[in-house]
Amino acid sequence: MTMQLDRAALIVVDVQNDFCPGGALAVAEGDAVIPVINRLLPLFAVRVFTQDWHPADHLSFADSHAGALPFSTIELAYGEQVLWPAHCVQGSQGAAFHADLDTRSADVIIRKGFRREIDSYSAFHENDRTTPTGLAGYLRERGVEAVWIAGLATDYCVAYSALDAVRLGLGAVVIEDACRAIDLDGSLEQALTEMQAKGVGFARSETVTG
Ligand code: VGL
Ligand code: ZN
Repeated sequence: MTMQLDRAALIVVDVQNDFCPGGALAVAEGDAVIPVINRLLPLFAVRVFTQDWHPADHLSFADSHAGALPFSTIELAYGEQVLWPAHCVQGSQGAAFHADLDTRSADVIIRKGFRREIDSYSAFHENDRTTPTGLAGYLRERGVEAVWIAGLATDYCVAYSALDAVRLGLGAVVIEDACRAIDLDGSLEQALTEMQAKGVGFARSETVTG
């Protein structure tokens, strides 16, 4: 049975070298999502990719704060921020999409996290939760009513994108086997609980691909 996906977008989140095995912020089995995503792409009317895209001195990098360790947290103007190892630096090989990902099928690529002072997990808003990426307007003009979300990482950029989608009045479904998590100090459990509470749906890719 095929799904009714003519008003649905697939959002492919951050399937970049730095989030795959061997990368600067590698997600366990991050590259395992690629064949699943490649199978899903042709089935959606609208195909959005996101690309984490940081300047080399980005404030989310531990290196940008004297003495700070990766995976510690600090307070920034908009609240708590995890400090990451430097990753997805603009123009670097780590910021490039994984070579096996079918990027030819992208309708639009949303870059995020390019302002030094603000991190951006969500495809819709930066971490201050107000600065827009422009994706909401793009999807509205394309007539999209629901987004299906795949990619990396389940507990950060995927979860933030799904929660923002619901807040914007869109349907949101996380495709579980097309995502992998960082899972820092229970962050996966926390993200799943919050997504469930806010009405994000969960499905396996076979629901779409049959
Ligand atoms: C991400 C941490 C930092 C993600 C991006 O794609 O989930 N996580 N930057
Ligand atoms: Zn990042």
